[in-house]
Amino acid sequence: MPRVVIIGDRGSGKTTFLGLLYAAQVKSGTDTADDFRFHVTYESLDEITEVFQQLMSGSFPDAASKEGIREIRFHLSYGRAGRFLSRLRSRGSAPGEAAAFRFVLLRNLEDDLSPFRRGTSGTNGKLRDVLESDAIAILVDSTTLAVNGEDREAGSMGKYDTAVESLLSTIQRSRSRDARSVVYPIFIFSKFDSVRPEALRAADVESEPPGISKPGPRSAYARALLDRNLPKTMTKIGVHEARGLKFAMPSYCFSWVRTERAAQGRPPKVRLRRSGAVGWEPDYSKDEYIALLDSLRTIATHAGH
Ligand SMILES: Nc1nc2c(ncn2[C@@H]2O[C@H](COP(=O)(O)OP(=O)(O)OP(=O)(O)O)[C@@H](O)[C@H]2O)c(=O)[nH]1
Ligand SMILES: [Mg+2]
Repeated sequence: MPRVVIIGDRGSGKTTFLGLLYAAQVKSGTDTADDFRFHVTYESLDEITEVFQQLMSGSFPDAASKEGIREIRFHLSYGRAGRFLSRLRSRGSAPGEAAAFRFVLLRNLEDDLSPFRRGTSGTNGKLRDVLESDAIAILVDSTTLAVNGEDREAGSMGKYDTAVESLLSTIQRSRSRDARSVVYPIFIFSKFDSVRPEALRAADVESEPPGISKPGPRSAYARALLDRNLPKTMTKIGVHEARGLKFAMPSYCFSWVRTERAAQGRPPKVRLRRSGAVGWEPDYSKDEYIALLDSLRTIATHAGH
């Protein structure tokens, strides 16, 4: 089962991300010609449905449900009809195939990884999950993207960059003898609706990323932001070691949710929009999530589990 480790600072949007990933699949399973089927395994169901229901009723996940999710497993099946068919055929794999994923959440890089850094990790299950992961979803809180060099070094982004780089190095070291090992980096720009315009100007990019149908300009856009804000991490994944683990070409996802302006002292509300004939859904970057699901499918194929 492919393992995806999700890393991000406290409050960076990890739970919201999982809730939206779930929403994208639930919706695409019913709206369109069964491109996806999404099943959450029993152990994960309560937590994720609670997060999902909160989003569907216009709230961000509350603190109680935030605490709950540490790990979530789900199955993705790709239907026989629809846009994936031709691609599946060209890869020679059977349509209608399913992939099970395990998402492991690291809520706090410092706390979760310090036992490992001290060399006392031993058989800690979570750390083993991290070290053996197939993909790493790196949340980048767009509201903390830097507007200048000083801001970058003094702000939380610099610390995060160091922590992520060190995590990647640790994974690489632990798998240095495994020549066929590949890790897929996935960068999730969370809260992109609230990115500071100056942070985009500082990276010399437009106010909106190119759409998913333009993979070239889109990755150039993401790279411009990342090279500036996570330079150590980007150098790490760009260096191809002669032997041992390799980092694949990264995927990018720009995640946003439209919010209603909050009344004073109240948390922001998620804006809803009509979906289908009768339903509602959060007003979020659904295309981005559908594209992300597509890259997960690719990862599952290549991870060979
Ligand atoms: N505007 C906007 N705000 C967001 C978005 N995603 C998350 N937020 C805000 O960020 C807060 C934290 O989001 P969570 O998804 O709970 O973050 P988390 O990383 O799971 O937090 P912890 O589990 O506490 O580490 C939410 O309560 C929202 O206020 C987004 O896409 N847009
Ligand atoms: Mg959370």
